[in-house]
Amino acid sequence: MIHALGGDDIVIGTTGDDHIYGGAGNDTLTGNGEADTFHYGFTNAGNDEITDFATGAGGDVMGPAPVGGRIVR
Ligand SMILES: [Ca+2]
Ligand SMILES: [Ca+2]
Repeated sequence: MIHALGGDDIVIGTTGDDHIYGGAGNDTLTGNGEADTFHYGFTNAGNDEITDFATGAGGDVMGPAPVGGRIVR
């Protein structure tokens, strides 16, 4: 699990399955392969960008929808 906490962060996951929490701030998140889960089940998620979100079977998973923020892909 990777939690970037507050502030504007650049997060790069491992080559395995990661659970990534951007935390508050405007984060740039990269899953870096495999089936990663991006979690947004909290308020004040900011405006995050996920650089390599993969849809479909074996792809990445979006956790609970952002509250008060938005996702840019
Ligand atoms: Ca953050
Ligand atoms: Ca990964």
